[in-house]
Amino acid sequence: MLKIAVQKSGRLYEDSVKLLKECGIELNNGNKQLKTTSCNFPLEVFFLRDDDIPQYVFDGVADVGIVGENVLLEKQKDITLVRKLGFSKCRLSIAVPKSFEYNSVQDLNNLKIATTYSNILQGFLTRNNSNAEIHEISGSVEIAPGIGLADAICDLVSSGSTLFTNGLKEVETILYSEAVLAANKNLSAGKQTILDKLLFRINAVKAAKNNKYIMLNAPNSQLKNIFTLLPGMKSPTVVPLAEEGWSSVQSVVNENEFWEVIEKLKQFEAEGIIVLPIEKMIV
Ligand code: PRT
Ligand code: ZN
Repeated sequence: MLKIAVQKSGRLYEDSVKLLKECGIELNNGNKQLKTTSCNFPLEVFFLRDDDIPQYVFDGVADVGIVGENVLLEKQKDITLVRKLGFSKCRLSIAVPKSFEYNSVQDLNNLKIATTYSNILQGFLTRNNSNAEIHEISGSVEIAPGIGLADAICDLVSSGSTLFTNGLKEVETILYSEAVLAANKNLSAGKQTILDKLLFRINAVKAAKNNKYIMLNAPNSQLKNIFTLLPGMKSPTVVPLAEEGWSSVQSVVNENEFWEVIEKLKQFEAEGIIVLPIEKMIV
């Protein structure tokens, strides 16, 4: 049985549980309980505060955990980042009042910076030879300059609207963060096998999300050109059409290159292009 810690409620909760579900792992209870067991995968799920997850994984109370990379780095526990998960993306940034004339990191010298991320911030200040002072607080960091508690802040930003409504502007980005799967360094062979199975499923789910299935018709004279655009997983599937000289091509295309590839396909006389989502993809 592998024990996984996920956030009890908050920004990570929904996507963490959704990922397990997409991996085909059914959970017996909701998050009302402290823990639950899957009925179809050897997994026990602990619902915890995100800040506590690195410690629990380090202690071995949980074997693995889903947590923001920002929390993982701040807590400085000796655990392994196994895989980035691609959700709950944000950045850890330094922000100053809008009226502050900011040109470079040197402008932070002698300032007092409020944050809940003092370890990560200290690392940044040391790397940049800054003597700024860190004022550690436990929440509502964005109001610190407004009430005279600090000159600047270091906090998580996603849309930027919290900074905007508090009259602040982002001047340095220290870290880009997303949810990650982290693991205890001393997993037994049995637990490692279950983790590998879980990772295999996560990879299939993520690969599917990053790719689309594409079907199109093209004249045989253009097939070679089209294959250069659609290499597929091994190579594209080609089926002759009833109309002489034409084929149907089926392949996968990466989400990021999607529109560019479509434009070029049209130049190679592709028609009847159909694009479908992929549910799972084992590469
Ligand atoms: O109760 P518990 O301790 O478990 O939860 P929490 O309140 O400490 O954490 P939670 O649920 O707020 O965030 C969990 C994780 O989500 C963080 O550790 C990050 O990895 C990630 N995440 C992604 C964020 C944000 N985006 C985010 N925008 N965490 C916090 N924020 C806050 C930020 O602190 C600021 O107050 O949202 C505000 C800024 O948002 P914008 O959109 O206005 O820029
Ligand atoms: Zn927290």
